[in-house]
Amino acid sequence: MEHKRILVTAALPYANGPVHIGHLAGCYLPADIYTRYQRAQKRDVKLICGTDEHGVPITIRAQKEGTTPQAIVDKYHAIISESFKDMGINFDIFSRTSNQIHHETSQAFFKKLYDAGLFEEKESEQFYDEVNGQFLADRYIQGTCPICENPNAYGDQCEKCGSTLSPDQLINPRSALSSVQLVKRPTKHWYFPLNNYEGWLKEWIVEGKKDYWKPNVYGQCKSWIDSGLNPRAMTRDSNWGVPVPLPGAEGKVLYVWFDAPIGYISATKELTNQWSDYWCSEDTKLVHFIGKDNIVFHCIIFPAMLKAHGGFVLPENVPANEFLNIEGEKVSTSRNWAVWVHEYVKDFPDQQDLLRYVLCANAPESKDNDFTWKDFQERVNSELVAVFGNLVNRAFVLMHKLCKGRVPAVHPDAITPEDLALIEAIKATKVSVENSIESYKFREGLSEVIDLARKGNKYLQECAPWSLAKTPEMAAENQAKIDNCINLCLQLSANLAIYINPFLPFTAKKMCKMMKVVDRMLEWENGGRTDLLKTSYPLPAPELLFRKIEDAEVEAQVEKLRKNLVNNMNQAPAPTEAAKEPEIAPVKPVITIDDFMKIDLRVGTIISAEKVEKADKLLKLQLDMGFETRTVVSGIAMHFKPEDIIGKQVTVVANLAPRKMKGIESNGMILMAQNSDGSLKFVSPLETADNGSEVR
Ligand code: B3M
Ligand code: ZN
Repeated sequence: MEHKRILVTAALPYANGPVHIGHLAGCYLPADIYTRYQRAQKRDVKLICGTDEHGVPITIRAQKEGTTPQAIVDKYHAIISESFKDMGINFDIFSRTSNQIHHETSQAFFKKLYDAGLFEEKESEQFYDEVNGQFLADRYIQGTCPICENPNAYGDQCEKCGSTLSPDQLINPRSALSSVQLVKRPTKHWYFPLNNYEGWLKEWIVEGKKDYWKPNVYGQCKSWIDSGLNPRAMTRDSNWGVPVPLPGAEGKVLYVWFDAPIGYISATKELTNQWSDYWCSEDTKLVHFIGKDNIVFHCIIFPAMLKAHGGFVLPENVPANEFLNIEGEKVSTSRNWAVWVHEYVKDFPDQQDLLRYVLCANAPESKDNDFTWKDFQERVNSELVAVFGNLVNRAFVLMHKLCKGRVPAVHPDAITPEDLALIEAIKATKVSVENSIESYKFREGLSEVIDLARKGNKYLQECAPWSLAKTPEMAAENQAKIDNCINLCLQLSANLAIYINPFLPFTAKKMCKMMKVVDRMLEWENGGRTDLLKTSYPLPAPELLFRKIEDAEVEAQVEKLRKNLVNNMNQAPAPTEAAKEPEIAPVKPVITIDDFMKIDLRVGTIISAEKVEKADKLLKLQLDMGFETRTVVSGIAMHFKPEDIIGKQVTVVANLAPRKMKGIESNGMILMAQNSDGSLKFVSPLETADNGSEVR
């Protein structure tokens, strides 16, 4: 059934730092492509977003920077908003949850549930900082880790051994704000009875969305529901957030994940007085674009809240993407292992569409994917420049060369089967791109457009109008075929502008200017037509749509990442990063002691280290093994400077079969511990041991 309206939301980014390309790939680019396509279809569509300005990460950042939470959110709301604008992410509104209208909307939402007696009020003992006169969230509590005795473990996690903790497990818990020992005090919170909606969620999602929502989304929801749902506290002790609208609730705010999704509603209210036509009508198709770490909140908790409140439309789809890694490592904002959008825009001015293209073509739609600068260069140069840009450029150049710089007429009697085949391909691509975008397969849709350009190049190569016009006599004789070929390539270019527009809006605009047509030509209904450009109409000489990416640019970006890493290596992770649950790899299958005894582990000392040519991640090490000197190639170049690790003792797998890496024979492997944020630590004896000594 065709919906009258489409309401698209994109996850509200926390206003505690800039956005990186993983954010774009995971959520904002797909949301923008989908919405631009719907606009081109002339449908009633709104794209809603804004900054998520409450929650512990923001107050920790403020404390870290010695400023106020308001100053933090003001700073990053502006930076994030500008980054999205620069990248052509075209929201209908980019609001913020510190706005008054949001406070009022989320308080009214909470009050309605409260007045309906839905919340369970529960009192519990929480850690209290008597100096600051406030209850502390887990991240504000420090103490000794019960597992590894790290004296500075946090209430939710130990950075040293990676254990997930709760404040009660810490030995001598103290305030991270004032370092005073903490006391426990009773405090009351309001719990949303998520368990009461288990039956409904089973029916709405487990039955209703099977084979309909993306497998990665459906799977996470099903396992969450199957594991049983519990009441969830929807208030917190804090002085930063939306105050709980109840008498006697001073010092308490709405839990950030209670108010943030309501931010979609308050932002729509800010955008239009007709907001309820979108939120309170079954005629609306609601689509949430998010990253996979927000699936539970958008598919289970927020829909249950909407259901409990009543009167709101529920999400029709939540096409969450997985994560984008950078150069083979997880993005880590605390270690500055990221490609920041505002830096990309500065380093590659007016080249936004190159990044939009690569992030869509390589999007983590069904599994985590990896962004490398080499792949960025490869895709730009061999797909955008060599296929799409090349076709459009040749059509224009040949028009000037063979058709006096004007769109040539069509000669029906000279139309060939190849002409007809290309005309069919232009029509078919319109349908296939529609189907791909409507099923949230943006990678697929984009590749359909590039394939059409590829077909155009092949057609041009076969038609070879330049050879039909080798001599003036030949040109005169073949002019009808030449005209038909060039006309069709120009009409194809016009269709490529229409189809590429949702993905690469800057390019589509450039093409309209080159073809001297109004933007209205980009309306989707014009796709498939081969009369878009008026014949005998003069067109200017073409400008290059894309430029090539040079090796030096790639090397500079990789070096920048490495330098960031080394500079940030010893800095404690920003609490915001650590505030997320660490992902600890599952233990491998059980082995026997005999299996283990086959491994010969020895202590060695690094006596030399050097980078490996054309291998950003590899270092060539010379190891003193006591009984010999060994060459080992190790993938630690992004983490350590060669000169910093000379003299380090390491644990070596001494009986590993030799293998060639970039032409160097590597004889063994050194052991490294990888933290959940991707950083590497040497596994070395605590005290100096003899080189060659056996590790048992
Ligand atoms: N602020 C983004 C995150 O978890 C979170 C999204 C809220 S959408 C309502 O990184
Ligand atoms: Zn620990």
